[in-house]
Amino acid sequence: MFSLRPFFSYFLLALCAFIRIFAGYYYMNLTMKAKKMMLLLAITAMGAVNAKAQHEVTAPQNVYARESMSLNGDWNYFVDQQEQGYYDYRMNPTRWGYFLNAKPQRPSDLVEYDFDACPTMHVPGDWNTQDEQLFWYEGTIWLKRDFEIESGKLKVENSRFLLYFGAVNYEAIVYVNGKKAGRHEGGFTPFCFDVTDLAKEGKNFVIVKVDNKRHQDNVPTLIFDWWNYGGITRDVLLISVPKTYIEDYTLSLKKQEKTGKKQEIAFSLKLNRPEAGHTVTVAIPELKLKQQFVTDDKGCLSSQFSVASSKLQLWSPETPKLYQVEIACGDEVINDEIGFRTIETRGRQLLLNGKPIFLRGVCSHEETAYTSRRCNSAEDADTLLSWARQLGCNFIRLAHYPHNEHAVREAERQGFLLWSEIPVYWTISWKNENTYANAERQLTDMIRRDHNRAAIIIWSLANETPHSDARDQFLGRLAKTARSLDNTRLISMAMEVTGASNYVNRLQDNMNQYVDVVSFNQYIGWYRDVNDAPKMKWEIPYEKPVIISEFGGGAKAGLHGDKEQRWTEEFQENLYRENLAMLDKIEGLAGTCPWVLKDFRSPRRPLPGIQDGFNRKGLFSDQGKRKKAFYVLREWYEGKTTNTK
Ligand code: GCB
Repeated sequence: MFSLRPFFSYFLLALCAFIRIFAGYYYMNLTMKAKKMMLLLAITAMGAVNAKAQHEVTAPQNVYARESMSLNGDWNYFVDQQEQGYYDYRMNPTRWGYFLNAKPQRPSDLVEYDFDACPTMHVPGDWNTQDEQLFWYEGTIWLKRDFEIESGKLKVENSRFLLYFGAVNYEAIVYVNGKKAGRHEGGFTPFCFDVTDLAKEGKNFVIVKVDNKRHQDNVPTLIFDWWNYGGITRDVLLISVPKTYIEDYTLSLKKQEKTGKKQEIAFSLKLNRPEAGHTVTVAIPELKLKQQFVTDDKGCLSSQFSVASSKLQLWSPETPKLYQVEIACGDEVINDEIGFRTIETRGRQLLLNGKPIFLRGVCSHEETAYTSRRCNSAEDADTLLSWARQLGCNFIRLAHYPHNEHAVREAERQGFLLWSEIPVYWTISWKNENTYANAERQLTDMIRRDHNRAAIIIWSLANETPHSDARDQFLGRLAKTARSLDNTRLISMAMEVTGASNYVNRLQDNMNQYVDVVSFNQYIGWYRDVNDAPKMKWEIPYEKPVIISEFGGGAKAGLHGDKEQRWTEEFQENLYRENLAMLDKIEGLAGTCPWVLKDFRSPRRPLPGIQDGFNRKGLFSDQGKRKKAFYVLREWYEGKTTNTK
């Protein structure tokens, strides 16, 4: 584990300092060329130092199939409102930060913190619902967990240790044994550090500085209509991989012009290192299939194999068939469950496995039933999925950010088609290049984690974004990236209708050129008079399938009255009736996802006695009570069991 890299970096750092201090005096007299050379040297040196500080690696595909130790459980924590464990009193990052996990060595020593004397919270989990005092807290909290690497428990020889986080909201700075492993920004996607050089056999500790303060330039930005749950909200794993390991792989069914006797399955794989000549074996025992491939000099392979059509059972909501797949390379064996299906569009139709389908959807936040905290397990997902099932849904819009991997896999097992989205929501800083890079990274990480999930049919790039040239460029770039990463799925985004005069709703958004599916949110009956619904006409000048990605209105479960009286179940029920009748008139309607499955927490919803901090547009209350609108939607969906209407 001994490495010379730190010394090299410190040498370069010292060189930088030398250049700045001693050469500064002569700097003014240098030629332009010499100045440029010096700047380049300094930047290179700083880059090397940063590269050393960053142990970040791509999070490997299918982490749960890897040899790993869970670091979930109880973590000691304390609040650091002024970040004094990170910045000194001149606001410079301090070398003596809380990440050192210092203990007084002599009675006279001054150490003003002690992780071990602090309370614990459960990881994965949000802090807001684990400590009453943190319910509204937005800021920095430090969390620490001890762990032990027993010799032999994780193979030390020739292996690497990867520290994996399913998600931390929003910014995480991670330290292992007092040394920085790296930093990550973005609350809903996985990240990973190679900590081989930082961890050791025996006792270790990991400390994470988590900061969920909102900022205009973040993704999402300052304002959003859900709870800003902070913390290490998803699993933490210490993964043991061989030096050369399978970083990523893809198995997907190829589209066919005509159904023949054979179906082609595309297979690609990438090692973490550019090494040629590694033999990779893929087996699907149930199909009696076993094939070998060899990596090229980039450590990649891209190939395909055939399966008899009669043998291959396709994944669909009615038959969510998953095959056990085994991928082996050297000593490494990865097992996965993979479904095979195709998704495409034809004119205004959506075709699943070549046949038209109507998406009977509902939107859902990643917030638990009954307890209203951040979800992080298959069990958490299960109740929400069972409610969607009761509604007759075959499709869920995972709003407004990528949900945890357990939830996605559980939905897939249960046969739900999915829409997965990044939190490019409302008023993002469209002109900020760092904001773009952040959004693109979240998009890339979402696709990278879930590109083997047959359930996901749509990648969504944004929600209700205001029209402008800067936005068009931002989203246009994202669309191209999404397409280049995965051309087997459909792209969409939740847009808005414009130009409603004389009851004509016209969908005019430059983003239409990028999407495969035209989707928009509309709130007739809630943010606009419900009596307008029967008069509405729709102009959607695109030969693409149309999905209503949101509609709905609020009701407090148990509050009854006249259908004109806002917040009653009868108001919401009537709103649903009027909306469904109206939506039925949209030509080429390929699906709907009403807003929303269950009441969810939002600081934008303060009305006492009614909202009490919850967005009440749920078809279920936060306590799982069905509202009257539930039955209206269920009945409508019963008539949409097959195909388009
Ligand atoms: C929307 C947003 C969603 C909100 C919803 C509402 O258009 O996309 O995030 O929660 O409206 O309830 O107003």
